[in-house]
Amino acid sequence: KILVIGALGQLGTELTAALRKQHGSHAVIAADRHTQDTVQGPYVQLDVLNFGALADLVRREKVTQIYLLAAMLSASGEQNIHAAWELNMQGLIHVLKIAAAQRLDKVFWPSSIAVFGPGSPKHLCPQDTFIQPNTIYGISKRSGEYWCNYYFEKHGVDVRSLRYPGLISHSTPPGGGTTDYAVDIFYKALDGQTFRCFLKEDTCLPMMYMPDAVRATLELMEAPKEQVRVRTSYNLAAMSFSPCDLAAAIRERLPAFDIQYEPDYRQAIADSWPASIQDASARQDWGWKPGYDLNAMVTEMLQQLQERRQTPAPPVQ
Ligand code: VAH
Repeated sequence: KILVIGALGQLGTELTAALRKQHGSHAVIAADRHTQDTVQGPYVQLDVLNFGALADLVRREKVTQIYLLAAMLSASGEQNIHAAWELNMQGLIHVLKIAAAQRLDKVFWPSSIAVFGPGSPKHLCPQDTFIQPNTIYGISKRSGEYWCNYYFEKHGVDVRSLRYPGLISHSTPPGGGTTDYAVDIFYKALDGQTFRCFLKEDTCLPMMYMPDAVRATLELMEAPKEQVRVRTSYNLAAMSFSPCDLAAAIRERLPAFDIQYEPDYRQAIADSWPASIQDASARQDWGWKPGYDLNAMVTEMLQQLQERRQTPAPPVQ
């Protein structure tokens, strides 16, 4: 059975659905710390920081794979540095310990382009380069990469990881990320509201539409073990854009869309990250190839959100 921890989050929601489509609903247990409300299919309320409860669940349900998606993202992490470190690090250490002790087949754990800091190359930032994150979220993700590599080398745990760019999806509302302006903007555009963007208009960041991120995850997890050469975490790229690029693409469909730029503390986080990523290792090792560019994403995001809201928003042109 597959256990998805953090199944109610932005990535967890989508990966749970994709894994259930691939393996059948009964084969995938969704777990999160919230009480069950909206989730169909097997669900358990679980705090990944409760080692005993997690170890018992894995044993009782005969779990063979864990996807650990519970984490506090960059912006909220800077507001709660100790809680972010505790959740992001201790959660991973619990999962790795259990994966070794109960000999799980595979583990997936998400890293992020947030591992790169101001000293890393700004453009086409490579897989191996100077890495010195200056957010607690980035520090926890870089540290987690070392833990994954250690457990692979010392304990033979087949743990695999991707350095996701900012992820954009329509299934869950924005959740504390610095790139989440690129999710919230769609809701405001369809509400006909002026969007107050917390980043400067020319802040170019690596981004990816969620269907690409889900496919990359499944392709990595299905790759033959010997092809997975990188056991810290793979750079992964699809596109890069700035708030004004995204606003222009939305305005092509919704001409009345209005945006104001009001940078806040998240600007410094965004400025510390690369503007674009080079993902040659992912392409060479397991054949990564992105599918969505900015236009394809904007078209689909607006259509999906409009369908869900059934609001008579101005027609998407
Ligand atoms: C964040 N969405 O903003 C996440 C991601 C690269 C950004 O790690 O924190």
